[in-house]
Amino acid sequence: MRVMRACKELGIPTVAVCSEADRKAFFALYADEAYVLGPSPARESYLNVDKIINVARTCGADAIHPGYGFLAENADFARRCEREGIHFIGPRSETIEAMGSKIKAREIMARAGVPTVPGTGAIENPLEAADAAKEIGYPVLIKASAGGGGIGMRVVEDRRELMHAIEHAQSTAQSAFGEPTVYIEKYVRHPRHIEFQVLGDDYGKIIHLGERECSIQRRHQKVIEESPSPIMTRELKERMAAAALRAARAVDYVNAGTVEFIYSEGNFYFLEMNTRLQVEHPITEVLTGVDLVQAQLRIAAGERLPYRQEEIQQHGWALECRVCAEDALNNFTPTPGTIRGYRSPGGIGIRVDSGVHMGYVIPPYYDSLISKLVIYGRDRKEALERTRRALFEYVILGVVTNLPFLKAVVENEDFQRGDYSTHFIEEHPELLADVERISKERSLGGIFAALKSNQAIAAISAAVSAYLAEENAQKV
Ligand code: MV4
Repeated sequence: MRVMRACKELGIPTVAVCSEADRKAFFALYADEAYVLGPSPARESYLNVDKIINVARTCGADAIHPGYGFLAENADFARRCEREGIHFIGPRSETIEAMGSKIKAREIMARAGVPTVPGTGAIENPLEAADAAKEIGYPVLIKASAGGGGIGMRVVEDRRELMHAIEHAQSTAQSAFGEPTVYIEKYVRHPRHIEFQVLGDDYGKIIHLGERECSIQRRHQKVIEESPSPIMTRELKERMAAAALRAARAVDYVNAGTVEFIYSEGNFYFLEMNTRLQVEHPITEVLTGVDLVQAQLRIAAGERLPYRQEEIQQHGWALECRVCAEDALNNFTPTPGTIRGYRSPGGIGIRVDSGVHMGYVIPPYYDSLISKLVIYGRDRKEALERTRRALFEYVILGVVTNLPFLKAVVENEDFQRGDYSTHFIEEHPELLADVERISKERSLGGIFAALKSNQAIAAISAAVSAYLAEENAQKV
């Protein structure tokens, strides 16, 4: 939906690909044409390169936007597009490949003068690991070179533990990524996750669009992001932005990308470069006024970046709440099913990016994200007030959502003070008691549900579903 909205504004016709499960999804209807790739499991549809290229050939597509997941950071897919003469809307395949190897990315960045965490290259055996860790100092973190997003990481406190952990990490990496290479970094306790948005064009121009703080996460899934970071100062921002630009220049970066840092006690270190547009990009759009997808499309078409660095300014404060079909009180398990009632918030400072509606069936196969609630205010206080108000207004009936959990986080005093790290959620188990209380409190959702209008709502939702199904049946 996000990509097609930008296309529509530019007058670019769109073709959607979907799985059997998404045949009736709204995005398939919104597109000018839609093709079913295959069965619901992503392997047989959204991750099947041959099938996607086939559709692109059939419909004569000039370009493919890979979205934020699935094949968005797959170098083989980008290379295949390049070979087929289809513009891949993203960086060059070599860039994706280089940044996909976390060891290589570290080397490139260290050489370019970007601060990296003290650490190693590829570790072959436990003894080599022990020597390196002694040098670095415990605790250390074992990471998979082909990993990223936190998969396959292991904190190690001493030599004895390390000797066991290395071989285990290698075999875990082999089974998860088909590649056993691991490396070691100094473990930074209680870091904050701060990332910088960058854009580069084909003519060597690279700019940044400020930072996003993404520390409020659970098991490496981001929950709430904000910009600016509450800890940002003018001086820190200058240093981090310079490092982000240096990182992007080191790989002659083209298109939209994110340079990810961890921050702790006044220091920051490069972690990874994400070679795609990210889910949380709207908070940057809200603060800068730049349509990042439109920028991606223009860059891929060979246009020059139309902005100078000095023209990019961040005004005010933005937050993004990821609204998901999951049950916080049941270990955050996904709650796929039919949305029976839906009313999204609105009013000043609110943007809701979503592709759902009444009667929408959330399939069990993919991510549980329902919508992104993006809030703007002149300052953090105003943005937080609007966030509370918008979360109160949001009504989603039929599936359990994390709306009460989002409310609990936003009401938390440490969060309100901006006093948090990547460990915030695990260190605030009382959030779950808050969720129980909030779930019982008066809310618009509760009022809707209690109105005995459930039957009417279900009837409307069934009518909407039937209408969309019929429309889609004629074109997909
Ligand atoms: C770290 C770290 C502490 N020290 N590296 C997790 C995701 C991946 N991008 C790297 N991650 C981390 N790397 C060192 N040397 C802590 C994390 C980390 C983290 C980073 C960003 C956002 C959330 C996180 C949650 C747990 C751990």
